Amino acid sequence: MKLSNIELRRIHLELVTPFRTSFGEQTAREILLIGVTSDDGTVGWGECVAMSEPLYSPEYVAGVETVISEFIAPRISQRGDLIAGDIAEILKPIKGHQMAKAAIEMAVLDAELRIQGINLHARFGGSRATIPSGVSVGIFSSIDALLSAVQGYVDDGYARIKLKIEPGWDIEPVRLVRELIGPEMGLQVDANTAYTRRDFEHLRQLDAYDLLLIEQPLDTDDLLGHRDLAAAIDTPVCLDESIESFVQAEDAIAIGAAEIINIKPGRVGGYLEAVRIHDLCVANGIPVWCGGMLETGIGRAANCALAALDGFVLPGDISASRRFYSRDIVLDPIEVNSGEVAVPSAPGLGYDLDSDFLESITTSVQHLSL
Ligand code: NPG
Repeated sequence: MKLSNIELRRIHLELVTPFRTSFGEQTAREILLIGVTSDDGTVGWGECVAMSEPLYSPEYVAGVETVISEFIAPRISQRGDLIAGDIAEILKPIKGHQMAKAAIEMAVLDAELRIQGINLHARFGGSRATIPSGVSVGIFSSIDALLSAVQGYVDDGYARIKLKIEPGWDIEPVRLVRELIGPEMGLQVDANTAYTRRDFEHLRQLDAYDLLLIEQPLDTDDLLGHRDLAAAIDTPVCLDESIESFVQAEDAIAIGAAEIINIKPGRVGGYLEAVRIHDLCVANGIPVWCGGMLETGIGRAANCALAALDGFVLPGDISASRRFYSRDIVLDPIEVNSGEVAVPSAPGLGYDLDSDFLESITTSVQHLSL
């Protein structure tokens, strides 16, 4: 297809409850949506997972807008005819900016699949129609508030709990949550780089709570530290922030720094690279699961298709839309039933936009003619 237009649309969505991680507290989400229009008039959407500030990774919303309008759009325009599978190669000269690249590829993929009348799930070839749903629980100001939130998610039927941790909010909350949910339910922790190589003894205490994994305890760059930690504790070490490409995944696996990988398509430059990393992990016996970035129904639909692949053996952060948003921008938001979410099957990424609501929460729109 040939694209005639790229739309950069910023929206503002309030969170139903504040979400605190070791890198900050969010009460709302500024999200950049990328709309592409093909020459036959088909529209596809991509959702960029960059945050407003560069606190999770170097990318941020305003920066992504600049990169797309100044560097990505001109290259796509110059290329002319393309398919989603060409995007990574076309954009290779641009260093980094995985989230910007992923969002464009996602929009083209959506348009392409809509034209073909097939769904992303079918394109990826995952065998499952439903996938287990995990929920990510932020840092609270009190243990009581944490335990009551966790109990609510258990009542909602989630298949596993992920607790955000940081120094000062780790061993005791984990102990009490394990006590609350019992020995059977899946429990894991996510530090978002909050610890250092001096914390191994401290983190070893988590071994007592039968965790599925500890996610990204050390700095993004600290592969050797993660390797050493993996050797020092029993809890499996999972990488998130450290893996931004197939090659980084290969390296981390090769040196023993990644016993498990959280695959986030936005972080690795797109869904197609995410599938390649999945295949690499399967070939190396590394379990994977699909992470979340507080996506709307667009990103959640696509994440479901990815997580339906066989190598995704652990529940992902694909919770119900209403865990974060009182109203979604899609008409058929993801819901959790008996701990599972249904993988969408409609053409494209598998959602229908709630256009009126989308309009009402739009804060800016920029059209790039190609
Ligand atoms: O369920 O969408 C979700 C959120 C899961 O905790 C979650 N995401 O570090 O994995 C993370 C974290 C995150 C959210 C990171 C937003 C960056 C931005």
